This record gives sequence, structure tokens and C-alpha cells, in this order.
Amino acid sequence: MNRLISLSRRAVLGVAVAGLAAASSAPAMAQDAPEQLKEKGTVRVAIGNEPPYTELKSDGSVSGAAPDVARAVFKKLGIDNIEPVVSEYGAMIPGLQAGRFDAVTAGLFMKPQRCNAVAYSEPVLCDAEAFLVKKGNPKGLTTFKSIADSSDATIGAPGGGTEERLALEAGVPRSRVIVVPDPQSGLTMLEQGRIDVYSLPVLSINSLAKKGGDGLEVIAPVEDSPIACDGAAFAKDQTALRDAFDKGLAELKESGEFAALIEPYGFSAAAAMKTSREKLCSTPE
Ligand code: 6CS
Repeated sequence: MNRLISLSRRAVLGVAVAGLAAASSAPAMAQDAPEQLKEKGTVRVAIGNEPPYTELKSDGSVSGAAPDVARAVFKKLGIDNIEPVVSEYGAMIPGLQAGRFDAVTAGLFMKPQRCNAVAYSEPVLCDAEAFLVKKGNPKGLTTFKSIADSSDATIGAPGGGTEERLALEAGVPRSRVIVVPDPQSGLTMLEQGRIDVYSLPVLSINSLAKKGGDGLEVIAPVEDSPIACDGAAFAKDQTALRDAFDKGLAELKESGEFAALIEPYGFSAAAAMKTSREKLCSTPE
């Protein structure tokens, strides 16, 4: 009997110790993320490769307003290298959750649904939405509702992106909302007449229009869509890393370095600084 009791006591003790170890490691992992990344020296960031938000250069380096801000903030955290991972917008949150990257620094706009899924930093880049159409805008497409009201107009937009959602919410049938993998494909599809309008944020459409010659026209801002702001996004449980990022971001905003980084790309530092994650995450979609 004693042997049975001693075995069971040892079993109970073993479970207790394992439980304590697991419990003690869970908070440690969350708290150590900044330290773990500092030891690695590299942080993997998701980008959409959509100038001027993000751009993967031919030498494999990354530029754009979002990665430039992230690089400056992570440098403050002692993490000197950012490693870009190109991702579709709709795959960025699942990728964070699966650990494919440590952060999203891509202009992933804050919306309540996304705010529930990730840990956002304070705001970084704000923008309105725009349309790129053939010169003369033959189908008169000036709002998402005008596309819905059309009998046959098709809109191209990023998969899982804000413009896709806005088109569907405005009543554009799914069959007339075409997923476009990247800006160059959107430009080509528009020029070939495979879509009637391509939608991205204003600064992205303006950047793309410069590559498209004089046969195109920009409609900006799209009246029935809100101004949106992104933040850097982290996995929901990585609040220690998010808070460390926020501290560095606040220092950049305070010193004027934030404005110096993003305004050459056309973004407004004031627009990001006059709002907050709390406001943006509570604004109805
Ligand atoms: O957050 C989004 O969904 C949108 N953001 C950018 C920078 N481009 C397109 C995308 O749909």
C-alpha cells in the first residue's frame, strides 16, 4: 500500500512541477520576445510590396514608409536587421498567428475585426482610398456604390484587403470583385480591360499611376470610404513586444524623426499622431 501511495505522491508531485514549469515559461516567453529578437539580431516583417507603403528592392532589401519606421523603432530595441516576407494582405494575420513572421509592417489598416485578432501598435500610416480607371472613366466609377449600381463593372482589389471588403459591403457581387495579387498585376489587368477599376489606398494608386502612362485616371479620395490608419501588428499574446515597439514609436514621434521618415513618402505624421489605436479599433467598419 505504501508503495502505491509513494508512487501516486510522486506522480502528483511530477504533475505539479510540470505545471509550474509550464506556467512559469508562458509569461517568460511573452516577456522575453524583445530579448529573444535582440539576441537573434533580426526581426521578420510581413510586407505587401506596395509602394510607398512597402517595397522589396531588387537586392532583397526593403524600403517604404512602414519598414523604415519599423527599422528605426527596432533599432532602438537593439534589433538591427529586418527581414522582409512578402505576403498577401489576407494572409498577414494568419501568418502572424502561425509564426511565419514576428510583425506586420505593411499598412495593414486597423479595423475592429483585425484589432481582435492581433496586437496593434499605435498608428503609423493614414490614408484614404482611391480608384485607378481608364482615362475618361468610361463607366463613371467614382464610389464603391457606383460599382455596385453598375450592371457589369468589375473591380480589382487585394485579396483579404480593405478595398475588397468595401466593395462587397457596398453590394458589388462577389463575381465582380476580382482578387489582384500585386499592384503591377492590377495595372496590367486594367490596361488590358480585364477589370474596369483597380482600388488601393491613395498613395499606392498615385505611385502606380506614374508607371501607367497617360491612358489612366486617378479618382481620389473615393467618397464612400473612410480614411484608415495602420499600425505595426504583432501576435495577440506578444504584448510585451508591442509595448516595447510603442515606446520606441512614441520617442520617434516626439523627436520629429517619425515625420522625417514618413512625410517624404507623402504620408502625414499629424494624421497618425492625432488619432490612436483605441479610437481606430473602436470605429465601426
Ligand atoms: O489594410 C489593407 O487592407 C490595405 N492596406 C494597404 C496598404 N494596401 C491595400 C490593403 O487592402
